[in-house]
Amino acid sequence: MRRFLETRARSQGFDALAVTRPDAVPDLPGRLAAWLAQGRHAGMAWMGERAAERAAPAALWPAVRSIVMLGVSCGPAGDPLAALREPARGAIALYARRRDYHDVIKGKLKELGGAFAARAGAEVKVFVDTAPVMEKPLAAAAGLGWQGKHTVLVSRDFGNWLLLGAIYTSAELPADTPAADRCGSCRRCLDACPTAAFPAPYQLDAARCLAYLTIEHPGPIAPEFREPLGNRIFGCDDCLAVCPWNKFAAETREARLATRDDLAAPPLAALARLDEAAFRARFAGTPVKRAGRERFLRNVLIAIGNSGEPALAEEAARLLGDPAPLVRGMAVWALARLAPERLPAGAPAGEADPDVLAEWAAAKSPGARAPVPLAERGRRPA
Ligand code: B12
Ligand code: SF4
Ligand code: SF4
Repeated sequence: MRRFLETRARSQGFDALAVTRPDAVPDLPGRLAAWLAQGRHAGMAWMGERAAERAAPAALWPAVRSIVMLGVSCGPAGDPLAALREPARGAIALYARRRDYHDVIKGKLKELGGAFAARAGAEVKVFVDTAPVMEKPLAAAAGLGWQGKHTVLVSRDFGNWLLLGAIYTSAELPADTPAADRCGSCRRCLDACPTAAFPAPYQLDAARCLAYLTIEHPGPIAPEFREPLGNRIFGCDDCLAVCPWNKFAAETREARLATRDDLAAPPLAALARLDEAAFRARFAGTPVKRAGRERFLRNVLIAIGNSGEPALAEEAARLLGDPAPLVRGMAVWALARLAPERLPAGAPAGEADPDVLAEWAAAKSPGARAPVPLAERGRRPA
């Protein structure tokens, strides 16, 4: 059965497969509870909602006997951080410059799981990302790699660019051996983080992570993170890109996950002009679409404010009148930063949104252009 799984998985475009037991990481409930208790999940309340099932596979599905962890390698063709050197363009995380991996990997898992279930006469359930499953520690227990100091799974064969999926099955399969931690004295990922989001090695405070702030966080982004955000308009790859184990990374073999050239470094001016329909059309089928236009334009405006490109002031000025308060508020910030002389004397008479009014007040205050220092490492933002 194991050979069947391996052969089939490989022919379906999976690059890595290993098996573990549902009880392989007995301290998982404690680790998740500690993370939640420290508020490291920020606004992701859903991380705490089904914590018991998330931390213990048998609580999610009592029939589970074995867990097959799978990885699809989605490494970069060139420098994944190249867009950061082009301030008039936006940087989109590598995983999002393509079709949504949730859809593609889920389809592959269903196919593989179905074939396995028929052959083994066993039951299966398949998961990718959104279910209450802790994919990284399970993958580490199975030996696909180890959780690096940036907390992402690192593989000796594929670096940290594997995207993960899981098949829970009622079949008994021989378990693999966990991989050893090979971070050693390296701390490149910790030092690369623009927002000091690691309170300690192996621990991430999502409240400070640009992947959280630009994708999951619904409201305005706190001032201290706006400048460090730079032009990262969706997700962040900084800690992943610097890992030395990426020398073995490979691009995906899966045609449906090929990266889109137009998402490598799209011009901010064009993104700032997307209305709802154009946003949906441009990002159809990609992870970006799930964040929605308002959050995305919020990020684009912060990047415009950071760009130092006077030509982009026009875009910020136009968005002062956007229907979405989140967009209007960030337009105030961006214009105040880029071309304060173009900012009207005060908020328009009809403006009633408290967040937008707060941006106007901040932009017109005497110290408006002074940089907001990043709070000390480990301190949670207000
Ligand atoms: C919530 C979430 C996020 C949150 C929180 C991230 C986090 N580190 O938890 C946010 C939005 C910030 C995020 C960001 C990203 N994510 Co995400 N995310 C998830 C999700 C849904 C759950 C992760 C989770 O359970 N977190 C909870 C905490 C408790 O878990 P933990 O990180 O494992 O914490 C452990 C350590 O603290 C450890 N620990 C504590 N002390 C010590 C000490 C030692 C010595 C050791 C070894 C461990 C240790 O114990 C904890 C439990 O194991 C998973 C999918 C899934 N269902 O698993 C994807 C997932 C982790 N994300 C993924 C990706 C790709 C990303 C991004 C790279 C996207 C991007 N480019 O913008 C970034 C990476 C940021 C980073 N450095 O982590 C991939 C990672 C693939 C891989 N190779 O590991 C996953 C697995 C999705 C997938 N199906 O592929 N993500
Ligand atoms: S994804 Fe970016 S912001 Fe988040 S921990 Fe890594 S380097 Fe820091
Ligand atoms: S950059 Fe260094 S410390 Fe960070 S995960 Fe990679 S090997 Fe480990």
